[in-house]
Amino acid sequence: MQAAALKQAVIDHLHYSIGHPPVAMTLHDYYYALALAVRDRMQHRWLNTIQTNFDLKRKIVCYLSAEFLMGPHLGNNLLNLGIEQEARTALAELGQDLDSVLECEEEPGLGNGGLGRLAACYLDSLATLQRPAVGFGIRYEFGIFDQEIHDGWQTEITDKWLRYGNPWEIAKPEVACYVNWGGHTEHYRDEAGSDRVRWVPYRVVKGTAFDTPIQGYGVNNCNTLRLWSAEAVESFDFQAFNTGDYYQAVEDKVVSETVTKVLYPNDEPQIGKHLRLGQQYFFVSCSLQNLLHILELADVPVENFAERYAVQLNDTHPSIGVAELMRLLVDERRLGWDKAWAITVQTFGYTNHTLLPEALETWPLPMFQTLLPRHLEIIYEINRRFLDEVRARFPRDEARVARMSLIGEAGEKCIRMAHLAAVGSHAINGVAALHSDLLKASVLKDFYEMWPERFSNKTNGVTPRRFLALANPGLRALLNETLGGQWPVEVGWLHELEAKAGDAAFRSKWRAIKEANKKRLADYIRAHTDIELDPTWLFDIQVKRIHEYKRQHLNVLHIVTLYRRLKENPGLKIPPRAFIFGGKAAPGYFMAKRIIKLINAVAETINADPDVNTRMKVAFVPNFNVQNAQLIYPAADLSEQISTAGKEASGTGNMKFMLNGALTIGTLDGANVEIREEVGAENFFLFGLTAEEVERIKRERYHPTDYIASNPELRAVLELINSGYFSRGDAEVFRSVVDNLTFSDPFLVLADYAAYIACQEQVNVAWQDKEKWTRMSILNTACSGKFSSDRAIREYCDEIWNVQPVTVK
Ligand code: CJB
Repeated sequence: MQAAALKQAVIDHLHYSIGHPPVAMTLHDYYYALALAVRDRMQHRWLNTIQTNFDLKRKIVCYLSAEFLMGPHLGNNLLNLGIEQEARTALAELGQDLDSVLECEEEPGLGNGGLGRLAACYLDSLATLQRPAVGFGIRYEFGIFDQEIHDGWQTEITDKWLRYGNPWEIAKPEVACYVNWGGHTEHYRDEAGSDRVRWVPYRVVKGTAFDTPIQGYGVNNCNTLRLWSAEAVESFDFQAFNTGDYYQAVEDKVVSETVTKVLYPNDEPQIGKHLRLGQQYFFVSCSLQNLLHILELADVPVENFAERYAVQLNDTHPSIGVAELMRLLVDERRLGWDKAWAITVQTFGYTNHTLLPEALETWPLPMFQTLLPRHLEIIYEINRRFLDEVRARFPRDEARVARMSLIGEAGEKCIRMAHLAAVGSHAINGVAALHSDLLKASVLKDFYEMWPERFSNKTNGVTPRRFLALANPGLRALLNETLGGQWPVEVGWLHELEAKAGDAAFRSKWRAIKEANKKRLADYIRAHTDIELDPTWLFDIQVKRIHEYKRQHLNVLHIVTLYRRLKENPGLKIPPRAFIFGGKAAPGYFMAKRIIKLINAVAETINADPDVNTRMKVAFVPNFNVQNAQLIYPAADLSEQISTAGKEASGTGNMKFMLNGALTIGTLDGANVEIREEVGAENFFLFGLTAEEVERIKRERYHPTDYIASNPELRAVLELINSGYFSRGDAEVFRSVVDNLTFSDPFLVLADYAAYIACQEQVNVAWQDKEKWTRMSILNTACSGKFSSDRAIREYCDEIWNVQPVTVK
């Protein structure tokens, strides 16, 4: 029945919405028509959700994030609506194949990596757990670049994701906000004799809303992702136009539209660009103005703001919101400072996602003042009052006052956004147990000493809907058959698999599914790289952004070590492995781009060498994104989580691999610690220095050359790379990588090398016992329930946001 109705809806949309005659119809048209038909099926749920939330006047989660890495919507919406089979049938009757149609979707890549994808998983869980929530962000016209590999090097291609339209968004031109920019402030006395401030901007940018419905799994709740797009207030400056200055007239339009033009492709290091601060302020101001407007519509007094909204800051990117809410409440709503401040602190929560010093956001004071003169005054006032508090709590400790100030004064003066977020939030959290502990002991230590009650841990999670049910249909079917159909929302059921690990017939089914997934990935890799991989080999995978701290180069050192061993000892008995990499490098990150080139150079040499290529191969999957991630995670036997301990705040790829039954080789970093706790030390390949040892070694001065001197194999590996052996005789191209490891090695690659190689030998031993390996694989999935984003979101709702479920009819 549903299938017939869906088929008719597709036919209608092909005709009325797309309007191509049959002769011009493309596969993409079928995608677009099905997407519209599916969106229609979410529409009444979406409107009901909004109306219900409005009528019940319940508290709403507002998740502010500069990134939402949503991935393709169609497959996910079919799954969450429970109409995947119907869609398959409907399309089949129209002579089309659902899987081919799904591949047509251009994914909205409005994020860089973990942080943006976490926001997307959280939206899925919020809707599924029936919590009223809106995600607020930026509708970048160009998302994260598409990566192509040419001669082993990354090249960046503009991501024109809106090129063929976006069937999922609903433009709301009437939901418009005006955002000030630059200029100066004027202090004046109002009618009642109170001192007030007026901001006279240099420019006003208009923001309009584009909404995407976010359907929960198996429920009627359908939340909203609201992304803001910038435009000029007037398309043309008519005054300038009339006086004949055409270029001046269009300038304002161009400048305004630039604000939401492109996502900055830097993952962790912040880039201190004026436009980036402009983007942050733009979307935060639109969002907070919108919240105030809705409150007004609902006839709720502004004093009740914090009872109605829990606003979460996804890292410091939206932290200007603290000053902006103060401005809106004090300057525009004329609340007293103390009242406004109480509301602000009660409203905001702040999640920290990294301890890397180069990622901590600060803005040079002159730049900040040029763009946001009024906010600078407000921050000075917040700081004055805050430092008074610090002095009262810790008398005669001016060093502490300087450390905690919102203004950094060492060198060029700057605004410290993490401090602003911490002062303006009633709750502060890290994203894995170890990370939250380190946060309290390092970056926010003083703040922890001042307000210990504000701090907590919320270990990250990932949605089992997209990353298991959707990505791994083979395993989904087996889990449905074994556990019943509730496991995607009741992941506790996965523990039932522990008993199944001892069942040989079950293990054999498990293996067959994994092998089919590996074949699916091998087909994809062949189509995109011409590299042929054998699905019976061990698939050893590292996919994530390329970063020195994530240590893809440590993985390469292992590969080259094996290569040398095989060359020197052709009879060496080792199980065959496919080493698979994927990930983008920030376009300006020199070392990360060299590492990509190194991986590809090593791959080229090894894959072409008949002495070794029956036992090892290397592939770099170009353009790692959410769509191909869904093929990659389910195909992994071994998950590489090898960051320097203390550097990876949590990791979420580690969880996606585990969910799909991969075993982890990893350091005691981020959420690896908790993964190992859940699955048991005997089912996890642990190696490497601890965070404490890393800190100690660095304190006592680290000498990478000592490790080279005492390890001839390591020395030979580095020399081979340096010799030009993998680069057609070019001994220059990897010199910077080898020199960096030899003379600096900031992430202790060489210090962990020997332990990593030894641990990989343990992997080989374990892999040779197929039954044992399968048992361990099953146990990984069985114990992965903790890493569902549903668990994480329940914790946020219960312990930070105080937001309850709402049933939508
Ligand atoms: N993270 O992706 C980013 N971008 C940043 O700017 C800072 C941190 C990552 O966030 C993830 C989600 O919390 C973490 O799992 C990951 O460790 C962290 O690097």
